Amino acid sequence: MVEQIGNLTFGIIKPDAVRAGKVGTIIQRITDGGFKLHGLKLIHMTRQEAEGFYAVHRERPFFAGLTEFMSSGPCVVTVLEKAGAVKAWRDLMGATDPAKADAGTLRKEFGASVGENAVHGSDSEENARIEISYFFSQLELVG
Ligand code: DAT
Ligand code: MG
Repeated sequence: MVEQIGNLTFGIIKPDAVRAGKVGTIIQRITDGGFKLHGLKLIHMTRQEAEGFYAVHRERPFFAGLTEFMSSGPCVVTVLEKAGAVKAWRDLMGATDPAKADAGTLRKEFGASVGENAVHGSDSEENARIEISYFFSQLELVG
């Protein structure tokens, strides 16, 4: 897996999109976008788990709202494979603020606000590796 890491990224279908019944549609968009699913599961993060995941943002004013939202319901965590996966997945997601996201992106279509923006994606190969291992054991990743 180590040699494939450049082709892997980590994604989350966030609680707002799960609540809205968009899991199936978003997974379809992911596979239509040429990504292969490497890992996939439904989880419900505790507040503490959300705080650990977003620890890099702990000094930001939106940290409390962000971790409350991310622990407010189930979400789907994914490991996605594609050439240049980190950028390709962020391109499909769109800008952090759905109002500024390009047409055709997931955040434009499914995000309600900068705080509740439907999906997460790693911002670098190094963070993808860290985020994948935060949620997935080696046994839960395929091929
Ligand atoms: P991204 O998710 O596009 O990588 P980020 O890493 O800057 O964006 O922020 C992580 C999440 O924090 C983001 O998806 C939603 C939330 N967030 C960021 N900026 C925010 C803001 N100004 N107000 C409220 N929530 C914000
Ligand atoms: Mg980020």
